Amino acid sequence: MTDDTLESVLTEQRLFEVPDQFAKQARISGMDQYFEMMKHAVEDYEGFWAEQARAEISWEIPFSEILDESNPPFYKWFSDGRLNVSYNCIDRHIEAGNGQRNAILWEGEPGDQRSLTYNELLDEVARLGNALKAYGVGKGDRVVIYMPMVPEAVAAMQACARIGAIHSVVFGGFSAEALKDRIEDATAKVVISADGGLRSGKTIPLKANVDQALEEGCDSVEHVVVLQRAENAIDWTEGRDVWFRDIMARESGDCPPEPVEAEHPLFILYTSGSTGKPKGVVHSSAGYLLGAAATMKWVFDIRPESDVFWCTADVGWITGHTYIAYGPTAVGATQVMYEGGPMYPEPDRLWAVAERTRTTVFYTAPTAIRALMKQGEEWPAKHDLSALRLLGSVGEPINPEAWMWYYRVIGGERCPIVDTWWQTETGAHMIAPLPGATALKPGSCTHPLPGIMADVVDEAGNSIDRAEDKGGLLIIRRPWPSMLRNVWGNEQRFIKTYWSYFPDQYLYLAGDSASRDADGYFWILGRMDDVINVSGHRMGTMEIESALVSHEKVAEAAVVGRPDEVKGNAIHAFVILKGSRGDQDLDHLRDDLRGHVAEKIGPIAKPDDIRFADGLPKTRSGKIMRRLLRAIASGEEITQDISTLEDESVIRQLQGKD
Ligand code: 7RM
Repeated sequence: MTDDTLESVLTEQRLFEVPDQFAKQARISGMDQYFEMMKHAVEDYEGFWAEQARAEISWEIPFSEILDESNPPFYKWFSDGRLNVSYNCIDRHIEAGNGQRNAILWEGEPGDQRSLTYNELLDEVARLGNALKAYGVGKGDRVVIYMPMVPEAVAAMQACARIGAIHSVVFGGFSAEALKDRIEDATAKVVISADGGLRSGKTIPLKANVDQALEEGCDSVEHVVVLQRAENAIDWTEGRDVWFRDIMARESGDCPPEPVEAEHPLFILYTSGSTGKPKGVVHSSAGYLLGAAATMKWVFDIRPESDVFWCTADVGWITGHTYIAYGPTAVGATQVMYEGGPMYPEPDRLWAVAERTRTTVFYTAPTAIRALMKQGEEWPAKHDLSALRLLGSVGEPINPEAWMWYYRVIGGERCPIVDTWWQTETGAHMIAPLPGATALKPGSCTHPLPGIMADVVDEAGNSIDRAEDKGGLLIIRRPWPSMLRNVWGNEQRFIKTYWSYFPDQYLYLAGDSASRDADGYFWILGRMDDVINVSGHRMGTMEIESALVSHEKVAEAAVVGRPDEVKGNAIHAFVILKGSRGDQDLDHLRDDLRGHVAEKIGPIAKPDDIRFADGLPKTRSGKIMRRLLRAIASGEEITQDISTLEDESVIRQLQGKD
């Protein structure tokens, strides 16, 4: 957090009241209703959540236990209940007579279209579930999904849920090596992938990456299911590889949902943290589903019979899990799914899709808004966006300028904007406006949702008084249903990362700093660890450093974020070479290193800038001075005390002056 950010958020005065029209028909209309819900949660925390869980979930066996806190921080919710998540997301809507409703309105990048009703989605999910069972996948087994943005990706996730298998979706932009790490950590039995993915006019060689990952290890994998999508030539391993389409033709569409315990893991999703290796965040079945369903109603105010919801995230991220694969289906809504790049072939692609599908609720990231804003108002102006009634933002703080553009140009000054703060770990929205109740301030995610005990505290865990004009640590005081349950295979890391900051108290540490203004509005200031937010993607700087150091010519590397107008943060690397800098073709090496990082992690992790020097600024105790590096990377004047530096001449080199 910089003092500038803090100052600008605390001086933001604009307030946008709920439009009357919106309030009138909203599920939660007015702050009174919010306060009432919050009061209920404060007075009877378990009773509040039990009520939600009974309302939102169809149970195979109802629960009688609500929250089990006997072994913190390993909390359990509704643990004697049983349910099936895919039943809740599909079958129950069909049983209620809505099988003909569209579940997914899909558009491929080349313009091909496909829509699936809930009946059709069930058929696909059931056949795939049966195929997985035929390959020996049972309850608790892991399946890695490495697919483009196609309806089959959602079907694959739901198929796992249907048979009690645990999926781990790996974002298609990750490299073969990153994929391999994740397959091995999860010891997956089956990988579901595609011949290729189409994005911004390019073909991503998904199957080739799977082949490469399996060549180097991944002994647990017995089968690779391949969807034909990109007409991409691929290699084939007889006996291991199988076409998605062949399975669909062969298997029956009757696959009874397997009821599982409320706490049964639904999925693992890898996310970056402060140390080198990404961690596998484990989510539960019931608690997670509850978070997804409740927030679809509270925050997105979804009316399944009339709304068309569109979340532009990729299913490889938590946003695509909760607000594509599970949330919209849990409430029986119709959603739009788009495969390709937002600017392809032209910068009005998203608006064209929104117009065609009559999208009513649209959810995207500030980085996309900023990029689209740069293209000019003429692009959205070509399209009729009058069906829109609500807009959402996620992934990073939204700067007031982008907020205002989104509000005025996309929302026609009639749509509230829900700025939703949450994380892979939280499973669902945590701090966000209720659009029919909350007056908005551009850049603030406003108030914690009902039943979420978020707070801003000092180093000792004491609440920082509102309007004290200073930032603190964002924490959640009480366990909540959709919270992560563990780090896959690494309890110690779970405890250490999230629950060990405050001695003798179990407070969930989000890793963000935040402040609250005099009206009690929350403002997220940024990460307090070595995680940076690049185009809404969470990247660990240490992860990129390890990738750089694994290059034969690199002795040491430090990576920091540098503010970027569009991406939020650009990746800035400082690299110390083995041997002398003078002997190298540095421009060539720069390209080489960028390619190397893309190979180790994925193109999204490629450094935007690389600067070479003879050393890194360190304190006498040997710590890299990251704050100083951040200042250098953003070209700021250096105000830090550098008297403890071993060698001050490296500063000039790092600034690119020597
Ligand atoms: C959903 C998601 C989590 C991190 C989180 C924050 C940042 C997310 C907002 C935000 C300010 C927001 N999951 N973040 N949403 N910061 N305002 N509305 O992004 O696990 O990938 O990232 O993203 O730093 O800790 S994530």
